[in-house]
Amino acid sequence: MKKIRQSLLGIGIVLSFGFLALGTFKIIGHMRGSIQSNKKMVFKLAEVHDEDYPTSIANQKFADLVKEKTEGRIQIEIYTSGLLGDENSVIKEMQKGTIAFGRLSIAPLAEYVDQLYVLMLPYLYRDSRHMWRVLESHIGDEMLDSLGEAGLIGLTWYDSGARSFYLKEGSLDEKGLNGKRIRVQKNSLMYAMCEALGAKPQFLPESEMYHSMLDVSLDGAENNIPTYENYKQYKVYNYYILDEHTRIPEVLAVSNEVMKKLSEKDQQIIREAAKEAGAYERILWSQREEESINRLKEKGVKFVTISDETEANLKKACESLYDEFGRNYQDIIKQIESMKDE
Ligand code: BDP
Repeated sequence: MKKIRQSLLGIGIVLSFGFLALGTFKIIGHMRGSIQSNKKMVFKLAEVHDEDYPTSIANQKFADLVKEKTEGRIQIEIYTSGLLGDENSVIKEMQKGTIAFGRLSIAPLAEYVDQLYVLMLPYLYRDSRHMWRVLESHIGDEMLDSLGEAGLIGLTWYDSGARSFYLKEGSLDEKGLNGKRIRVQKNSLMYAMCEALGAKPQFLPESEMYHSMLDVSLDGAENNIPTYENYKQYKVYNYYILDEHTRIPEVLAVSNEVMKKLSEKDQQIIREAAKEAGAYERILWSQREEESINRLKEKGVKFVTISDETEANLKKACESLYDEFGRNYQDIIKQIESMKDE
């Protein structure tokens, strides 16, 4: 244990020097006003998930493509497993330009750009296809552009499946979430949704969930299946309720501070590489969802379906959120609801 701690300390020191070096590079960039196009550049990309998670693999593809297309001039170093902090602090660093790229859930971003709440309203999409129709339409493009309000540029969408509740035991059929302490992302809509469903929401970074669930009396949380597996939530919350209350798309984004200093050509390379990585992630995602379900079943996780009546009750309880969080965007909501399958 001591050895592990010592080597972690070693890694920490090396990384800190690395950050200092990157920081220095940035200052030079600032002083010159713009980054010269023949200069070698190294940027950081923040990811909270582990290396083998679909978004991480797609991030790597993005970095490889950028490196290849710039003949090694632009290198993107990926920091997985939350090494650069949770998503809320990553957003702040990206606004300053100290972290260039981030793979982010739109949940923390919606706290800066309120139209993003629309895309995560409970029970908005019929299924994954419906969500992708929306993301690939002008609505998706406008939403990516809206990240400008937070000082970021949305490059592409990543899939993140459907989120459901998971509990230490039981289902939602009998007593619903009545009085249960449920972990939620730092997002007002998710907080309000849990309250509307009778739960007591608790803000907590996902990375702290595993430790917290051992000493804080949480009754459960909600997330997609691969994250539930990745963070080993099943070790305490063995009942995964397939209520699929929301889909929260994710983005690969770049700091505006960084992007504006790049040449037009490099910006174009970054945009194209991100689109390719986004399409790749979508494929990886559906494979991973299936694999996770199989592995979790083997580990004894109980996947619980809910009755039609319970689903209707959950939907009804969430109706008021459409006014509260979508008040200024009723026309977009209507467009999304009326999008038909091809
Ligand atoms: C996961 C997302 C990640 C979020 C996490 C959470 O991929 O970006 O941070 O949920 O709930 O599904 O905090």
